[in-house]
Amino acid sequence: MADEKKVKSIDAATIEMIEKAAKDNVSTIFERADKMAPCPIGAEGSCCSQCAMGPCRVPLGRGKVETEEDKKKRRGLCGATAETIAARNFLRKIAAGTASHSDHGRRVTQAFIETARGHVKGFEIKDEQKLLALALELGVKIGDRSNNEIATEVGEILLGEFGKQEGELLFLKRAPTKRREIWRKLGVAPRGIDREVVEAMHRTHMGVDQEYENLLLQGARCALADGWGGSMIATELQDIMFGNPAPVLSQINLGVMKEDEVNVIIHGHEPALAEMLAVVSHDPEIVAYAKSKGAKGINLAGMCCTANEILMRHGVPIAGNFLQQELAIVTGALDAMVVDVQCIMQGLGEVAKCYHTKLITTDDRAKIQGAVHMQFDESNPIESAKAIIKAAIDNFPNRKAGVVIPKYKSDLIAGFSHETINYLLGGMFRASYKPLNDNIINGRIRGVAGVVGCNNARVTHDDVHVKLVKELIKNDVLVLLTGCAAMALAKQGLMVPEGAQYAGEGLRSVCEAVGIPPVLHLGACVDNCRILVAATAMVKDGGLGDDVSDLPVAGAAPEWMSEKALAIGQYFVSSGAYVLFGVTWPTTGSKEVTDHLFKDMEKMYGGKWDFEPDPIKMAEKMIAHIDAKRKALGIDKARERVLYDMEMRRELT
Ligand code: XCC
Repeated sequence: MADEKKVKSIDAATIEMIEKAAKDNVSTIFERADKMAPCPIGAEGSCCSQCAMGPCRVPLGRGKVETEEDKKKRRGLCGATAETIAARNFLRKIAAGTASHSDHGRRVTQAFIETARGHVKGFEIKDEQKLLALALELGVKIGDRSNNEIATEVGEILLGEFGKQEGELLFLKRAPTKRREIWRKLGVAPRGIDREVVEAMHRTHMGVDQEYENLLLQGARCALADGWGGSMIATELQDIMFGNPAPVLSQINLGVMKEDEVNVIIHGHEPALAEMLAVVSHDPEIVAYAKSKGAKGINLAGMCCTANEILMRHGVPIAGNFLQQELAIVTGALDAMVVDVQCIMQGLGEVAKCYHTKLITTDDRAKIQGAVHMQFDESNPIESAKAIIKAAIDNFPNRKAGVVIPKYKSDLIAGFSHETINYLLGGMFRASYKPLNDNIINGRIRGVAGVVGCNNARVTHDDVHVKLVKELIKNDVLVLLTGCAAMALAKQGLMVPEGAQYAGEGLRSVCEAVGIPPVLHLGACVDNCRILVAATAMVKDGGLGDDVSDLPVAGAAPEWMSEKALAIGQYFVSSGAYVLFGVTWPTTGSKEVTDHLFKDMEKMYGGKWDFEPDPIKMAEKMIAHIDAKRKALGIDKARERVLYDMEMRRELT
């Protein structure tokens, strides 16, 4: 798969910095990807390293059709079949992804409770309306209690979801009735978040669960504990504590860095530290300190999903997505790369050594050899954040010669929470998904796609995202984006209302009437649960069936690489969605397991997995699925009849 001639990126800033890295003799992921091909046995899910008698390798080999004789030979030392091995590997990845989102959710919940108890100076309960709505939903008494009292109880109830042993996760009640019945019938309604992760690890231990269908049922249950559990708790409480996102204008790409200011990038996933950095970087004392060191001010930017969090709530610019993290250092202008958890490449340490950049770890769960560790103290966030920014300022005078900041940057509008979409499409006083549903029914909008996930160094950076999404909007499919996928589209200028020029006539008319881009940024990867909530609201507002699986919607992660992406994909499939992944598929070593995921799951959940690396074919498959759902709903004819005269356009406004 490693192809020497592969174009590395479609992003000009990225290409400029890859070339600078080569000139500076600095190794980056792009170069390492050329030198090391992925292991073909691991890539197809045919390597079992669960015990010390192995690793056992049972490869099928690409494009090979297996005979019964071959099949008998494909066993590990313990007799584990290729199916068991592929399914175990798949389940373990889902468990790791679920654990990552959910451990994030747990930290947020703990900080939320401490804030509500008044133990934290710096954080507060910002969104009263969302707090009260959640309290009502959870049966927490409101009466004349203070927001802090209510929030404490809400936080304690949700913290209990992680260690719960019996029953069902509380947020499952949000799903359509039909969906909950499916989960119960299949026995995949998650009980407690931690319990499902632990059980997944137990079942995949040597000599436990050895039936691939059963292993994949636990995959569904574990993933649902992520989407309707850990991730959803994180998003809800972050919104209440830091503010519900609303549309905000900002900029993206390495060009947001500044030559004459202290450049600080916050990279990772959790918003608590990032929130505080955003606040203290404007503190007059800190700004004066920066000036005393010869800088004009402090320029804070984000990277990966932490970037999405502070972009949506503070308009803080984004320096780049996953594959750009080392390149931000290569500019020679980055004074501190501050990291928390997840998607932080260890390669940053080596790159930082070649320039003056200080790599600062801030979370005791994620230290990096050679980095400076400055623990972020959530009980004293202001002082912690100030100390980190001061360390960056102190490093400003150490910049070396040869700084090059690419001039590329694009405007973007982000901050489309589930509530915002509701208001924008439904109006302030009648917030509802009904107008969206109506536009789907009348065919102006053909359907809705969620395009999410990472960058992957095995494909041209950002290329698959952009080609796929352009094809979708050209065909009147409204696209909701999160994570690094959102950043890819923003860099190409699609995340502003002018992006509607790439949309088909129907979608364009709706975007122009409402004043929204044809691709909406919904936030970080934990915020994919906003798409679950939006899909459920579409079902509840009527006209599009009675379950998520009836909706003309589809999802994709065209450049995925992380285990979290698999957890997300599986919770969407188990919630009734059609989900397509690009790049590579991790169970191709077993036809049975792959067929189960790609075919049988549709009969079980109404949603299914699929794999397609080519972005145009991927779009075709998603559109075909959307059209099939339209047909089943009896609204395919409406689309054919649509003609856009002036009167219809006026109707939209
Ligand atoms: Fe990581 Fe979330 Fe993937 Fe980007 S999209 S590479 S998981 S930062 Ni979440």
